[in-house]
Amino acid sequence: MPTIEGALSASGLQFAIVAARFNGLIVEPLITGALDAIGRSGGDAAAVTIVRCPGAWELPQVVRWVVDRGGVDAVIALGAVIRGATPHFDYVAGEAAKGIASAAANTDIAISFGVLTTDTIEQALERAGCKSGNKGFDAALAAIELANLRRALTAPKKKK
Ligand code: INI
Repeated sequence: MPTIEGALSASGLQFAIVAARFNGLIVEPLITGALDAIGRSGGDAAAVTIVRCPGAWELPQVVRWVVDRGGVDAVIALGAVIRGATPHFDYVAGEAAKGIASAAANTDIAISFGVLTTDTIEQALERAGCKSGNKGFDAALAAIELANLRRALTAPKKKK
């Protein structure tokens, strides 16, 4: 059965990490996690550009600007929206998710979603390198796999 997959190799790939400044206590470890995943997958720190924006609500627009600017194989969007501290949680989290999905649907560049949406700061910390892994690491791995999958799907077919 033919199977096409994206390799987990960051070698030769160019990345942009778009990170929200809001909830920096959570987002900074997500950035560290993403850089760790890229490095451990054979990527080069010089191949990563970090772009910062005010909050998760702005992520979709900035992701789109980064895509339009060109020169990257993958964009990793990072942020943290915490319900406990956010009366308009649903708007910020919803628009971030919808907007990043829409940016992804409209480009051939690999885009991954590393935005934590939690009820409490504790839950966010757990997913930013404490008890429950690191969402930034996971989002970077998804971006690496996706960028390679795109290459595999667009490479000319080998003659039999
Ligand atoms: N932005 C976040 O990234 N996370 C949040 O939890 C948050 N809260 O709590 O409101 C948040 N708000 C800011 C928002 O993303 C915009 O930057 C702001 O509304 C200006 O457009």
